[in-house]
Amino acid sequence: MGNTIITCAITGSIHTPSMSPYLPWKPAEIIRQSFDAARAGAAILHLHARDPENGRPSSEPAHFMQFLPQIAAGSDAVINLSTGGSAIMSLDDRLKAALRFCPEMCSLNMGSMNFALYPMAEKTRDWLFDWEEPFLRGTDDLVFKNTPRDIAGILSRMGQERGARFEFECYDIGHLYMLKHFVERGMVNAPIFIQFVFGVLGGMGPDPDTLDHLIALADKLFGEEYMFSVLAAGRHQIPMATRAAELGGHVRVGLEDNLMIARGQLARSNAEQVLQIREIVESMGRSVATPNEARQMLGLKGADKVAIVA
Ligand code: KMH
Ligand code: ZN
Repeated sequence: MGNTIITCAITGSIHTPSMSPYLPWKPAEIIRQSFDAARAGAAILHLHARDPENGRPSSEPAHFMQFLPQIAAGSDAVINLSTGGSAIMSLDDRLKAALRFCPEMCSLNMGSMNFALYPMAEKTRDWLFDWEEPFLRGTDDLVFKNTPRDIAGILSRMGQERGARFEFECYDIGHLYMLKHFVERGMVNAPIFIQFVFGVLGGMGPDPDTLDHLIALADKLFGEEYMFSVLAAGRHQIPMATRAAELGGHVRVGLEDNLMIARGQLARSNAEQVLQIREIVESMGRSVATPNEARQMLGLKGADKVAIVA
């Protein structure tokens, strides 16, 4: 088994500012937490933007510009930009930042699906901003659109034209078959980095037996040509990541998908979660990958070939 790649997803578009004072959404906080997460052992930083006025998920390159150049200049971590953005955004908007900044990696969601966040609106909260509650409640009638045409477009515009490689986000067994379809079309090649996503309402639940099954299936479909990582939303994040590491996989943590560090206890930073999974990985006798090791394992183009300049 090689070293374990830790991805840290810093802010995302699932949680809202009222849910945790530690969720970074102001640029300075996104920068600080990204540096700390990288120092703690994250080789890859998976990044979304937020409106600096109110924390609302944003697709505006101008908002990315308020933190991305500083992160790229101050850390050697691999920058992975989301092309999922938020399910409420159009695909054109979701792609704006990735097309402009040409990162080494970007996410690619492998199927259309429900992406239901509305149960989070049930908890009584003092909402900081008026967009938060309607945003969450509206997800009971929202499709996260990732059609084969959308996927093909991202593969060619980001992959073939800009040399990015992908974090293939697979929320369901069918998404593996979609990935295989694009391998057969010659649009995806090794090394394929699959992110198995658990715990989003609309995708697979966080069940270790399902992970075993996914690995067996991915072995059949992709043989030696793939590696996998696991992210699980909410309190299953660390248990499922631990299982992934035991099985030779990579791991993703971060406040994008989970705000807690223990039962009933908010994580005070992304770095806290990185350190927690790092200790677990190292207790198994494995080492965490440096950014350059991750680059080599994933066949990335290199930080000198991105277009992230202030
Ligand atoms: N938050 C994950 C469950 C993306 O950015 O493209 C999904 C995600 C998708 O990270
Ligand atoms: Zn994301």
